[in-house]
Amino acid sequence: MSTLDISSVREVNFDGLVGPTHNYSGLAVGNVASMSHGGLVSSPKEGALQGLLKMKSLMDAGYAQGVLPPQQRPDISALRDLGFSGSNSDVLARAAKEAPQLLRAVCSASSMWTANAGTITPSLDAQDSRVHFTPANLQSSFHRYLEPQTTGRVLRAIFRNEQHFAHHPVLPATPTFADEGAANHTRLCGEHGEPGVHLFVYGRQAFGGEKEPKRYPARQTLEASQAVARQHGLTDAQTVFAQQHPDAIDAGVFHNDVIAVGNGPVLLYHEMAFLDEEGTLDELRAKMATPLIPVRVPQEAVSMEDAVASYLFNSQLLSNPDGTMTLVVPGECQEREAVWRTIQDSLLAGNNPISDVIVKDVKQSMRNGGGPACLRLRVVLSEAERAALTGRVLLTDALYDELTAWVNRHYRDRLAVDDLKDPQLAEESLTALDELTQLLKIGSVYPFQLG
Ligand code: SUG
Repeated sequence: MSTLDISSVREVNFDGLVGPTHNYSGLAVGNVASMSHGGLVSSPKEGALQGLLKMKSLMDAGYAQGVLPPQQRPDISALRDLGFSGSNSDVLARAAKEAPQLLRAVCSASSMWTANAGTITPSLDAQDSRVHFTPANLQSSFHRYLEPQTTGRVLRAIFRNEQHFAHHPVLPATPTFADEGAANHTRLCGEHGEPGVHLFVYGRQAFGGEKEPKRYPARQTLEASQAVARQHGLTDAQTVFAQQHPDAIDAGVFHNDVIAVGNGPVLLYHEMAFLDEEGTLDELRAKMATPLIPVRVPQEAVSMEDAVASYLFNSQLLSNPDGTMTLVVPGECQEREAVWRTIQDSLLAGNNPISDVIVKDVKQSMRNGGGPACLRLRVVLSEAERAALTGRVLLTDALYDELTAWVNRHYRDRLAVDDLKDPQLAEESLTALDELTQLLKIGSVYPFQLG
């Protein structure tokens, strides 16, 4: 195990920039917001600016904030792989006419939800004292299956230094190893710089499972979680594998981070989060070096419907230097009385470290089922590891200003599903992304840049 100065260790939240093709296509089965908002007109510009404002306000509040670029969309080469040919305009026009659902899929800006980019193990939990990364295969849906290759290139470009960072292959993209990354992974510990226990939550077991959701797909298997843990060299003593409650998945909880969030020793969760609640908590208690602080929200306080509509549990829980924690909730939590009351009366007033709440408007993302926590990938890094990052990816005032100007220069104010076939949108998007890689100084990561 590593011998680093634990006080220099910090959690960096890497938020995904909302891409120029952000739209509402209703692509995600089992994701209530995505399914119910399909067909609405989106605002890519507003979405990207909302995301940037969230990053900026958390940076201003003293939290370490990083940024990850969006992906190349529309993914015209995916359409070519599916038999569409001719010029780019021909491919887009034919797909729009013959298979509009495929065109929508290749235009999704879903890489903004970087909680699904991959699973990360901090160096202090790894036997070789390096930070370990596995991009998630996201094989449960076609539009997200298109992400891992570029995600892997982006992660390898930024976390390039081999002395500090280790990258693993994407798991085989087949239902046995369905993997959705950090959205189903929570590291519990004392301070971030102390050793952690890794809670992997899965929705089904590929081999020999009994209970499964009936209505909506389970997007993570036990086998995938175990494989990631194995790749990262995590031992039994460092891991807990828990099944998500199938009824929660059927109520629209397609990832664990829609019903639970952990930070340090705190696990904030809804009583329907785990199939075996007591067993999960007991195993965590037995393996953690610090006492677990469970913060349980019962059904009587917040119904499943309220949990899914408000995304209370998709909040970010952030550590403050004085030992308290701040909960970053989406604006939708204020609109549901039971949720807002629970935040005030039981979370903030309760016997736990959560001491204040920040409300952020990320509505453009929320309408596709992505709250504050979906938009960020947590990477716990020491000072030396932060210094070893490649590119300009840690947010500063200057970078924020440049990214805001970049969005204002390139993004459309509105985008209807019907606009996705516009070849001009594809052109605009490539121009914007090319400029972005220069701005972030991460080199060539997109297929169009690699030739
Ligand atoms: O995979 N929505 C995403 C939302 C991901 C949220 N992430 C976390 N919970 N961590 C999904 O369901 C909708 C895209 C569309 O319909 O265009 C979408 O993919």
